[in-house]
Amino acid sequence: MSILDIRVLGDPVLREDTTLVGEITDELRALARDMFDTMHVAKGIGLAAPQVGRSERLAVIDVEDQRFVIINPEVVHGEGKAKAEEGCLSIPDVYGDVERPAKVRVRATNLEGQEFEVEAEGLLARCLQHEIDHLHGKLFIDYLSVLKRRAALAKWAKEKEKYPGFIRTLELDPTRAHEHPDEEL
Ligand code: K1U
Ligand code: ZN
Repeated sequence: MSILDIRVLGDPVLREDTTLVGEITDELRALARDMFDTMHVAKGIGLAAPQVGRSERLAVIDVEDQRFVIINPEVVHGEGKAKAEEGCLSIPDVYGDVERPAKVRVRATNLEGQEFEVEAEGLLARCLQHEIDHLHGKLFIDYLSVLKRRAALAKWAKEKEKYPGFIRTLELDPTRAHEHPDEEL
């Protein structure tokens, strides 16, 4: 089990398109496990492969205990509109209101290689769309108005000083260190 470093805004990997996953290997299963652990330590509800420096089209999601590994996901239907605040583990402490389809149907493959569909609304719908965007180099700040984007980037200009090399190393909560005995404190 490993807690992975998270790449932050400025790292080119966050702007690259990902590569379709072919064979589902043990290495990919280990990556998904590490991504779940990393997302939980970061207190996120989703995490996409580019955020940990990888180019596979894969993301993990845990919204209100609904957990998914989505491989090669696609939004096959969207309807309505909903606006809500979003954050991003790759742009810490920057937030903005994003309008997206309120309901979506997403088709993806799971770690067993089976295709499945999930219909979602509310936070799960938002998170699915946020993660699928990551897999195509798109970030929530891209949806903001010019003025709000400018304000978000001004905030990030200060925040990014905390992340040399565009790398965010997560700190383990020392009271929960027994859950990750291999990690250095
Ligand atoms: O991909 C990521 O950067 C993870 C991101 C996903 C996300 C957040 C908000 C709306 C849609 C998708 C996060 O998990 S940031 C953490 C966060 O904002 C949050 C945590 C718990 C509940 C709600 C939001
Ligand atoms: Zn994000």
